[in-house]
Amino acid sequence: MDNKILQLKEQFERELGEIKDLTELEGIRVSYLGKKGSVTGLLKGMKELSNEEKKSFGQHVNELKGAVSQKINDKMAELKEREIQAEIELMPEFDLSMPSNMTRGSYHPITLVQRQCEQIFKSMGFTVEDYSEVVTDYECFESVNIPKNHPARDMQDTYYLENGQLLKSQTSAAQNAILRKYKKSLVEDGVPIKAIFPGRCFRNEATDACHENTFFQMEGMMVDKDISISNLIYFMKTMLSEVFQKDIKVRLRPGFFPFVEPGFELDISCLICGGEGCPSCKHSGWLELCPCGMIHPEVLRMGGIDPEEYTGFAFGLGLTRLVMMKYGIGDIRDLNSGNLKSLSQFNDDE
Ligand code: FA5
Repeated sequence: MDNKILQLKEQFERELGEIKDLTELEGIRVSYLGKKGSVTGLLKGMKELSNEEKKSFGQHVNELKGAVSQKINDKMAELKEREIQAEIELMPEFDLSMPSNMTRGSYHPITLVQRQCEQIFKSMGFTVEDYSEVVTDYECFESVNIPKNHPARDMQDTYYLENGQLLKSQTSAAQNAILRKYKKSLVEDGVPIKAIFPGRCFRNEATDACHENTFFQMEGMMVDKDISISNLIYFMKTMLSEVFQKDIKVRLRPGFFPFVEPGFELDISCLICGGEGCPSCKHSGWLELCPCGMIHPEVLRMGGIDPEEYTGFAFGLGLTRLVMMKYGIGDIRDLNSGNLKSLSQFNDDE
């Protein structure tokens, strides 16, 4: 019987030596170690053997089984390595000194102007805050003095989510959180609150040349003792002259927002038509750009700040409209178009 084992071992080694790929190897594995394989088959002839012989024969078959299985594994590793080497040889050679032909990405014009505004305000001591795009009714409305059923809610056609939250319709949604974040340093250390918070806003509006349902605003707030409208006007003027680097015509007129008192509309003379009237300014020659005002006492109170002691201003810059005016883009919808060719032309070499 041991002779049979020896013969099978030699036969296996011969066949293994001729194997060329993993498929053939699998074939040989099945033919020796499978249920109906030759090694398993050896055990069938054991019936005629004495108990003593069975024991030693069984042991030898098991040793053969172990050796065959080990050699198959070794062969598998060798074939896999060979396949990888063959693949590497087929790969084209890389010339690391060759110049890349990939085109460079570019910043969206909104990003460029947002960064510019952030820089301007940072240089005047403002912090830049980030805020969520999904907010609660309390954040977006109640905490800025727009209680449930207040008619001002109709001014912004809001997208509500199934869980009762909503897509931020105005960056004012962050006012309460920012007042709360900095009230301690204001009250205890006398550090004025000076923050801007740019963000994407969503409104279910019919779109036209100056209205999108997704657009950017940049909110700003300053709170301290004795803040007045003159502070507000100073910061608005500085921001606009820095962004445009030239004199531009603006006008301030009364405007109603429940979270400011008094409130203003800051309009910019349309730079698309030079104030003549065009679709971008709805043929009025002026574009509503940056409503603003003195923070309503109720908003300060809800932010944990005593309105008897502190005053502040807030503004809600229409960042996307500012981009239109700065770059002479006549239709706001072009900014969401994804047209890379037109969107990439505003990059200076950063
Ligand atoms: C507000 O959203 C107020 N939260 C702004 C504010 C903040 C006032 C702080 C006072 C104090 P309004 O809905 O007017 O206000 O939007 C502000 C600016 O965002 C507009 O002047 C305009 O420039 C821009 N804007 C509003 N709706 C759109 C729109 N659909 N598409 C593009 N820009 C828009």
